[in-house]
Order: sequence, then structure tokens, then C-alpha cells
Amino acid sequence: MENKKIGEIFDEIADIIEIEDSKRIFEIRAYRKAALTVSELQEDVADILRKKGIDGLMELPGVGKGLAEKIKEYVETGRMRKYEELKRKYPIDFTGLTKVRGLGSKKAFRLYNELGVRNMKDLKAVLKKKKIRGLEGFGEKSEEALGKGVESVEAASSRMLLGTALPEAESIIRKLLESRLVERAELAGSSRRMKETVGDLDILVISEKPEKAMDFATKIEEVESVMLKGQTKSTVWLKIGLSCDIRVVPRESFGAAMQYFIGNKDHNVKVRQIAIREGYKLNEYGLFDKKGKIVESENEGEIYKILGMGYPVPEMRENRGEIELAMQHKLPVPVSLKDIKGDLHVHSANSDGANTIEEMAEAAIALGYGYIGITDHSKSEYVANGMDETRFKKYVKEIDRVNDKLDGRIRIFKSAETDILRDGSLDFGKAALKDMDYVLASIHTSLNMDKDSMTKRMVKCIESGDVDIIGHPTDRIIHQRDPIPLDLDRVFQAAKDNDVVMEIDGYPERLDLNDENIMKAREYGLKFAIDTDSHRTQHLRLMRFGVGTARRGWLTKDDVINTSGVGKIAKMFRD
Ligand code: DGT
Ligand code: CA
Ligand code: CA
Ligand code: ZN
Repeated sequence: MENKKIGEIFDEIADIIEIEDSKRIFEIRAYRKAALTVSELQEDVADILRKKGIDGLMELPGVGKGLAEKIKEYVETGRMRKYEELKRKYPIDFTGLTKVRGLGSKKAFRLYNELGVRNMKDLKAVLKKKKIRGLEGFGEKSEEALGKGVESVEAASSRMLLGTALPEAESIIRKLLESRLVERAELAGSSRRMKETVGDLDILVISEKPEKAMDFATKIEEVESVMLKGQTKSTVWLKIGLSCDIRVVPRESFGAAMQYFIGNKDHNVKVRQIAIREGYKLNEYGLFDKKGKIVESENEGEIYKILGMGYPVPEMRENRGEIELAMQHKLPVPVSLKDIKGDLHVHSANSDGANTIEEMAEAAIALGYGYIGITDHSKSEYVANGMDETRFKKYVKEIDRVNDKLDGRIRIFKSAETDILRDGSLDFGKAALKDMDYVLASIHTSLNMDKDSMTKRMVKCIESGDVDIIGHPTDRIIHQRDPIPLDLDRVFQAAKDNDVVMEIDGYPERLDLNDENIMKAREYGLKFAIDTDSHRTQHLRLMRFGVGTARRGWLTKDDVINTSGVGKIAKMFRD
């Protein structure tokens, strides 16, 4: 799929035009908008071209004839002449360099002109030599900031999103089991704990034929190269750019191995200390008494039990107080995927989704949901084809029509992801808001406000009495955009006072609120909605990432509104 690459090329062209003549604002904007459209598009542009020709491309928001032709040229020839011409003039890796926070295309160009910086490697070299501080208008502070920016870009490339890593791990596990060389295979490590990013995958297997199993494991389709191959442990580098440890563990100590390798390390250290205090010794082979006799090793749960603890689910094992609660047998029963009865943040083709309302509803029925809320964008989100009030009226009628047609097989709630504007007001008037079953409100624009102003903006919206749910409250995108600056204590207090629900946006790039913020919000007694922010039918299945994050934040079924049935939640929205 070339979408992402084409998006990057368009962005680079925009970068270069900006350098050459920043007054060509329409052209710059056109490229930027098309870049966003194409890179976020789920359907392959090559497929669109094949099915509908250049007209199909021109139907995409922000793509006119000229840009459609450039896309076509790239799909057909793998090149774009205009881009190549510009690149000859400016041999700068804008895509890589502008990932560094605080480094826009203009600054990147100056670094090229004055220090010869073409890419990240060059940038790191001049940072090391402290050459940037000498440039006019840069100084020591901005040099330090760039250094920090480079660090976080590197951190991002060393950890992978759970949403990418987990399906890969599951596929490897499936293949191991299908090989019949292993009789059990389980995921451990950070991905088992549903941590939002993972450093590597950890898989434990039981096998009667460990060598054959290791042979097989190192040749699975997902594997790019073998980094280490032993009799009971292999480390492989996966094609997706992640390493994976696979360990063969004796059946009789599988429970102890799971306890050890699920982690995290701090959790383990504490559990071991408790074991010692209780007169045992705990390691990855088992729980042993003072004489070195094995007390338990097969069953993970038994180990906790013998130590006098309740069983913390893997998602809670971060040494954030779960051990103390386990000792008191006061662990919360975490919400689980099967408790979820509906999804309250779902887009359709009325804004930037790929499927119709009816298709989204059918997909939700297939998941066994009792309801979904359709939440297309409001007009300020023009890049996402947001609706004005006229289009909103039609949209409401369309939802009514689909509700009638589906005849009670599911309830579709009418809503809209309404922008919270700069001043804290909403992007729809009162009349439109009244037509909604509930209002989901999110911040998408003016992200560069200071903390106090941003907090006031959010609090004003919460206090307006018009809002039911705050969507992806901090608006962070993992590895791409920091959370907006918010005094969450003030926000959560306001939400509590005004009965406003916080969203856990389960889309893997977002996971917002994140685990830590959920724990904080929970202290205020807030309610949560776990949603997917789906933009196509398949996204509805991402719910498990939201649920995993909620479990990491210790939420129970009662803390989450969309564990309620359709009648109860409809009543809640009415009251
Ligand atoms: P990651 O891979 O950075 O996302 O995080 P983890 O938690 O998967 O860490 P990893 O892969 O280094 O190790 C897997 C588990 O093995 C870890 O969660 C706990 C356990 N473990 C690793 N090193 C140690 C250690 O030095 N002491 C103890 N007690 N456990 C460890
Ligand atoms: Ca790991
Ligand atoms: Ca590991
Ligand atoms: Zn949004």
C-alpha cells in the first residue's frame, strides 16, 4: 500500500514550497490536506484507481485533478517527477527531520544551508558538536530542545504500538499451536499486560520436542532474521520491526514462568520480597520452601494464593498499589470485553468514515451489541469533512431511517463528535444539540494554548450543561503528538460536579485517557465510556484495546457506562 508514502511525498512538497515562497498558501494547504487524506485513507489508492480511475481519486476530500494525476503517476511508475525535481534542489529528509518536535521545514532548511544537515544522522552529529547554538536565532535553549526532540523520536522508533504488536503475536502463537510441536503457547511480557507500547514480544511454550519447536519458531513467516537460537530460547527479529523472545518452559513450572515473564519487573520484585517474608523463595521455576522443596510451580494463581494474595490480572501488574490490595484481598474485579454492550464513538461516511451508518450498525450487530452511537464530525473539522447544521439535519433523518429499517435489531443513538472551540463553546447550536441523544465533545484544533487557557476551555465546556461525554480528553497521539496541556484535577472535578463522562478512546494510536489518567479520574468517582472511535467496520473490533487500558486503570464494570443495556443507557442520556 503506497498511501503513506504518497502522503509523505505531498507533505515534503508542501515543506519545500513553504521554503521557496511561503505566500503560496493555497498550494501549500492543498498539498497538506491531500497528504492527510491519503495517508489516513484505509482503502489503497491503487485499488481506487483500478476500480474508479482518476475520478475515484478526485472524489477524495481535498484531491483535485492535478493531485489526482500525481497520485496516478506514482502508483503507475513508482515516481513523481515534480517531487524528484524538488528533491534534486533540496536533498533534505524533511519527513524524518520534521518529526523532531520544534523543527519545521524552514528551520530544517536553515540547518541544511548553514550546517549541511540532510537527515537525522547529520542532525545528531551537529547536536553533539554543539554547532546549532551558534546559528543566528537558535541559541543554547533551542539546541537543547532539539536534542530532547531527537531523543523522543528515537524512543518512538524503539517501542511499537500494542495495536500493531498484539495481532502479530497472536498470529505467531496460532502458527506455533498449529504446528503441533507445542502443546501450549502463551503471551507474556508487556503485551500480555496490554501496555500501550511494547519493547519486544515474549512468548512461552510447552513442548515435548523443544529443538524441533525452536526450529519451527525461527522459520515462521513473520520472522525476518534469527538473532539468537538456543535449545530452549530463541530471539527473532520480525518483519514488522520488532524482536520476539520465544522460550520453551517445562510443563511442571509453566505457572511460575508465566508469573515471572508477565512481569512487570517491579511487580515481580515485590512479590518475591513477600515470598521471602513468608518463608519461601520464588523464581521462574517455582515457589520453594526453606529446604528448597517445591511448593507450587504449575499454576500461577496458586502461587499468589499461597502467598496470601488475591490474583491480580496481568493488566494490573505494574506495582501501582495492586500488590497491597491483593494482600488485603481487595482487588477490584476489572471490566472485561464481554461486559461491553455498545460503542458510543463511531464515525460513518457522513464525515470521514469509510462505511455507511447502516454498515456500521450491521457490524455492531455482528459483535452482539445492543446499541451504537454515530458521532460524525462537526464543521470545524473540515479536513474530516465535518457537518454544518444543514447537513446535520439530513444526517439525523438518515439515522432515523436506518433505525426504522433495522427494526429493533440494534439501537442507533444520534450524536456527533462536536468540536470544543477555542473559547470552550461547541461547534453546534442548541437546536442541533437537542436533536442528539447525547453529546460527545472533543478538542481537535488550537492545540497550542497554554495550560491554564486550555484547562479553562475544557472546564467551560464541561460546565455548559450541554455535554455528556468528553472524547479522547487529552488528544494525544502516541509517538506523534503530546497530550494537550490540561490541569486534570480541575477537569476531573468539573466533570464530577457536572456528571460528565470521560472517554477511553480505544483506538490504538490514542488510548486516551491512558491508564494513569484513568486511575486519577477514578479517584474522583467519574464514569467512563470505552469507545473505539471507529472509522470503518473493522475498527469496531479495537474495543479490546480500550478495555485493556481500562483494566490497566483498575476500572470495574460499574465504572463504565457502556456496560449497561440499551434501556438503562437511553434513560441515563435522557436524565
Ligand atoms: P517491554 O518488552 O520493554 O515492553 O517490557 P516487558 O515487561 O515485556 O519486559 P521484558 O521483555 O524485558 O521482560 C519480560 C518480563 O520478564 C518482564 O515483564 C519481567 C520479567 N523480567 C525481565 N527482567 C527481569 C528481572 O531482572 N527481574 C525480574 N524479577 N523479572 C524480570
Ligand atoms: Ca517484552
Ligand atoms: Ca523480552
Ligand atoms: Zn476526535
